[in-house]
Amino acid sequence: MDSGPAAAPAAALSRRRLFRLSAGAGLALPVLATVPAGTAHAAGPIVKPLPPDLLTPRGTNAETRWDAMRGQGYFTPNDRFFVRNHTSTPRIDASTWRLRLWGTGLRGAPDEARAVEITYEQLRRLPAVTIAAAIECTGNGRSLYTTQQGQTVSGTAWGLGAIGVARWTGVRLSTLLERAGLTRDAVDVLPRGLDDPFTDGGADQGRVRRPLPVAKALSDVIVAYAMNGVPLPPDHGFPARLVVPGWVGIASIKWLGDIEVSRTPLSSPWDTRYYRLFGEGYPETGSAPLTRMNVKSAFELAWNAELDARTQVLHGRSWSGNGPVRRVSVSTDGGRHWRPAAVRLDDAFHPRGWVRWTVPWRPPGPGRHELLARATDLAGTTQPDVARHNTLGYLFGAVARHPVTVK
Ligand SMILES: Nc1nc2c(c(=O)[nH]1)N[C@H]1C(S)=C(S)[C@@H](COP(=O)(O)O)O[C@H]1N2
Ligand SMILES: [Mo]
Repeated sequence: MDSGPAAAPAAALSRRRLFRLSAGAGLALPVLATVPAGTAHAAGPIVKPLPPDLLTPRGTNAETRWDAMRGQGYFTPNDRFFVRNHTSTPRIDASTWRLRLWGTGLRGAPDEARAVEITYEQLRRLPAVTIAAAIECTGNGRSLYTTQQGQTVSGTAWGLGAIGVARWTGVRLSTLLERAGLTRDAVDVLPRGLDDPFTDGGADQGRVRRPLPVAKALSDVIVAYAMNGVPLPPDHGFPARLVVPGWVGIASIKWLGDIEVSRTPLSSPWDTRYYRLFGEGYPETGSAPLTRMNVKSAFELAWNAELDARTQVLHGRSWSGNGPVRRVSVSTDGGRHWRPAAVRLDDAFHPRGWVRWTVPWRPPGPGRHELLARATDLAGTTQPDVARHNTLGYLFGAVARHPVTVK
């Protein structure tokens, strides 16, 4: 469902001039001008209301309740989209905000002092695209390592609600990079957020940032300024964020301040200390940095939901960072018998989103039951029975055993 024209050469030229102009004008503007010390924060780390029927608070984060997806359309409404904040949502003034592009991988902007600067208005005048894409936290489902597999992991104890699918509108990162003078030998880009620096066990890790290979940056990544048809809400990255389809949520940097572009590989704690697999069977320095998300499924039901004894239709969604989900099987008897779920075929038109499915169920009687859903993506990957343990609890992709009680 990508839309929007490719840039016409004439337009490219004038935008190019625009960039050059603003690059010069921006020289005097210090990088911190957009987030002055003492930036106003809401009472908590999250700005939007957290009604308990839509979102479950988890420290600086909030998790979408799966029962709040029941009866919704394809997209996750903004009011219930999960929030993952390393610190707090900053309030940024779009009129003074600039996106700054710089680095050895850009002709004419080799260092931060000579950055190419783009204003909010300029960004919104560039050729736009709208894509449907999931953003999912790498730790989605982490608590199941403990509750389902009896294993110890560290990090936010998410259920399966650290995922949302939205319509993101913005400018292709390739458009910005090319107009900013991308060199042929650039290898990495390093987008950085304007939220407060992140401290871990007393150690300052700096601002949230994570390198992205140029190949991915040029393929389907966008700099988004709208979410489901409205300007990005503060918690989701206003005025602009990256959307990196299919990849670990951390790649989709919110509150974008600058993007370094480099001819040599870049790194940050978010691709060395975090977002790798550590633990038994992994190297001391961890696995390779995580990229794509795995296959998962969820029922549109509260955990431990109470259900009527009558015949009913169970609803759920499945997704994968590796392309569309091809089929889903459901078991309502703890995994003994499986039957195919009816997958909505039109949902597969959104290859970076999820698919909705249904299955009828007549509960055999009152009491506790376990509902299971197992998806297979187009690449042929099927959710396993057991997820391989890693100490930070990433990528829990095993079939979840969803407890319900029939009255
Ligand atoms: N600047 C910045 N970007 C960020 C984060 C952050 O804390 N700061 N969190 C990341 C993580 S870990 C995830 S999962 C997604 C969550 O996006 P959302 O809060 O819009 O759901 O944003 C990513 N981008
Ligand atoms: Mo995340």
